[in-house]
Amino acid sequence: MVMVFSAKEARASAYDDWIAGYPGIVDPSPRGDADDDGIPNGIEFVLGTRPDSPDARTVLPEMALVRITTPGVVPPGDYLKVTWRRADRANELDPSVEISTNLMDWRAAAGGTEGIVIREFAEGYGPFLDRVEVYIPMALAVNGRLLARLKLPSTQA
Ligand SMILES: [Ca+2]
Repeated sequence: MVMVFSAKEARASAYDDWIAGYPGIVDPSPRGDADDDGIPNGIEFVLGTRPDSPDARTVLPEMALVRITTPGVVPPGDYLKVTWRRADRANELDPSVEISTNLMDWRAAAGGTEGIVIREFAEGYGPFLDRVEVYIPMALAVNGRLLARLKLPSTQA
């Protein structure tokens, strides 16, 4: 799992309002890592964790290879399943999962395209914390490679 920001840093008011609640931190930018837990502030914003306490490591997005055998919302098949937490406060920044087969070219993992299924469970992790499951068909892998990352796009005008 790779977690990144686009080249421009998110400057949305929601982020600014949130980070302003932690006036003591040294680097309030989305790329900053004030608590030195390896998780940038911007990702902590999405995960619903604190930028001034190393509480994010246990709630990072999880990836697993899963096999669905029963027809249902997710059709039978082999998938790379990405499960992640999305704080309601981050919704306006539209965080999303992107996929790649070569670590250079990334594209959105859009539900309904390429056999990708996205399931959203409101409050799935508690108040104001949704659980999002992204099922990416392993058939999309090239030479056995299929990579995913959580991205918080720029909202800078
Ligand atoms: Ca951090």
